[in-house]
Amino acid sequence: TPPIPAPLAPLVEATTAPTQDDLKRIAAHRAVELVESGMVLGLGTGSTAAHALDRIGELIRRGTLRDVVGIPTSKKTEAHAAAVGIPLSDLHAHSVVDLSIDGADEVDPSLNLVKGRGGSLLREKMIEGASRRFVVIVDESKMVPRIGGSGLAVPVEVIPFCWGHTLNRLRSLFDGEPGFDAKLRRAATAGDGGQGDPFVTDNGNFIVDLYFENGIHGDLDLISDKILRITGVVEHGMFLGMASSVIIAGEDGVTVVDK
Ligand code: ABF
Repeated sequence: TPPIPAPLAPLVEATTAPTQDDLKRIAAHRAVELVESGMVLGLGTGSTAAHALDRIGELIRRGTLRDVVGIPTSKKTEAHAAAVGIPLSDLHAHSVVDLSIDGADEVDPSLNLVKGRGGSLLREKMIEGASRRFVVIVDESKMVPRIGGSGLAVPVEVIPFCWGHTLNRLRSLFDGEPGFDAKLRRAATAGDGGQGDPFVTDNGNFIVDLYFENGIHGDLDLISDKILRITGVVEHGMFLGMASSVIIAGEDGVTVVDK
């Protein structure tokens, strides 16, 4: 006889105020309600998406979801999905994805996103761009009036060859922007004073982080084109017009914004 599945974990302890991680889990679980048996899923990366992986795995083990396959957006997600029992596939086998669920670093009122502070932006953009529906899951702290404005970086994946040249070309694109800076992302190594080895993506590339003082001003599509036209740039972390819906979990409840 098969083992009796454990009961589903409660979303939040009823008596305590939700933590940021609770909010991430609430948004993730809401998104997983959209998953149906037989679907091809894009599996996101990051701490919010990790809750979705856990939930999908739980529903597969309970027999509630059958015949789903997941296409992971990073090596980390691949390992996590395998560990929770989600069957894996790729874009070779499934060039159209039914539903992708992933987190974001920033979301503006038009549902433009910044992603890739975890370094997985290229695979995320490939898989989420191949999706019929792309659902973004965030806690309310990710909502911003203008992307690039929260003081965190807008990442750009570049090839390692002559990365300093590519960084300088990115810098010259934003010449004159007050407070603008571009920096090579370094691997997090304690005590290296920020001068350690470059951070290397799952694709063997480097990341240049762009910092804007007050967010990115101007026509975002035009700015995207200019960045992508620099030889040596592979992709950037602005996801423009790609999200179908954003599920926002806040202290006052869940809000779903559709495109
Ligand atoms: C992925 O994870 C990335 O695109 C984004 O950078 C990050 C968000 O992480 P978290 O959910 O941990 O805040 O979605």
